[in-house]
Amino acid sequence: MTGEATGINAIEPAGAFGPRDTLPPGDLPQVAFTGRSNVGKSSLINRMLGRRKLAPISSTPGKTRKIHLFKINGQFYLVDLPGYGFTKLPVEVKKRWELMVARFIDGNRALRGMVCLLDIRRDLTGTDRAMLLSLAQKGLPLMIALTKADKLKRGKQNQAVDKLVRSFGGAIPREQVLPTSSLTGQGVDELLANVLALVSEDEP
Ligand SMILES: Nc1nc2c(ncn2[C@@H]2O[C@H](COP(=O)(O)OP(=O)(O)OP(=O)(O)O)[C@@H](O)[C@H]2O)c(=O)[nH]1
Ligand SMILES: [Mg+2]
Repeated sequence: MTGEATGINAIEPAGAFGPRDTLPPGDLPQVAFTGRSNVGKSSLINRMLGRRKLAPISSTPGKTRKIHLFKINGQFYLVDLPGYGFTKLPVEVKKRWELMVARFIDGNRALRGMVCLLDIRRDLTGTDRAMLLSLAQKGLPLMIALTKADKLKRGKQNQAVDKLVRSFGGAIPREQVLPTSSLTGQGVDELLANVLALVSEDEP
């Protein structure tokens, strides 16, 4: 479904914003992708948009260091956020990123929802959990993409979904959790459909 069938025809990089930059005004709805460094945010955005080299990807964590905006069809933005949990960085740098991301999320009236990425094979870290709970508390619509699902058979994928849902004790419904793979495309059309639904809703 990626590409023509979804009606995505114009994809425009709309800037990268660092801690010292002023974020652009929220002129159009936005959906942002967040998760640990190396979890696969940039890969998933590229796969969703059917463009392999749009958001830079790397096997080295910490590739995306700025907030990257991609304008889609002139109608909404997908936002690639820098990953968290990348340990090989000075504390001050990490603090600056965290503040930048917090500033982006808080009070951003254009933000219609978040896609939170978790590696399907890994246990939640404290930061993952804190991030999910704080977003859930803000009342922002959340989708959880369990990434790199190609690494597990379907049975194990389902177990990973169950485990995550259980660990949040009902705070995150099962319908919001989707195994995805940027390699095989599993779950990608469904995620894209959810994103499109969020950005097409009338302003809350
Ligand atoms: N097998 C597999 N590998 C993946 C998948 N998605 C991403 N990867 C790999 O994981 C690594 C990190 O991918 P990125 O998309 O750069 O991750 P990121 O979350 O944007 O990372 P940062 O920008 O550092 O925060 C790369 O080596 C990708 O090729 C997937 O669905 N399956
Ligand atoms: Mg990235």
